[in-house]
Amino acid sequence: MKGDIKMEQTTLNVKGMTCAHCETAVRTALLELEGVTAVEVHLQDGKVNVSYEEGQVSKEKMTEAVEDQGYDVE
Ligand SMILES: [Cu+2]
Repeated sequence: MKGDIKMEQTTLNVKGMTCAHCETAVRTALLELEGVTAVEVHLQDGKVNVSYEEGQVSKEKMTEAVEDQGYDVE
């Protein structure tokens, strides 16, 4: 039986997103990671809110996924 899944949230500061295409690329890359359940991109201030299952994915993995798309994570 699966235990209770605890949800966590984190915010990534992403540099270089300028348009809807960037937003989609970042959101899609993060949602492809196992454990990530929701992604909210705020283009103007470069903030990306990520909801994920505790212990299923690390901030390092999220950072890697975003950087693979060509954006910098602070
Ligand atoms: Cu763009």
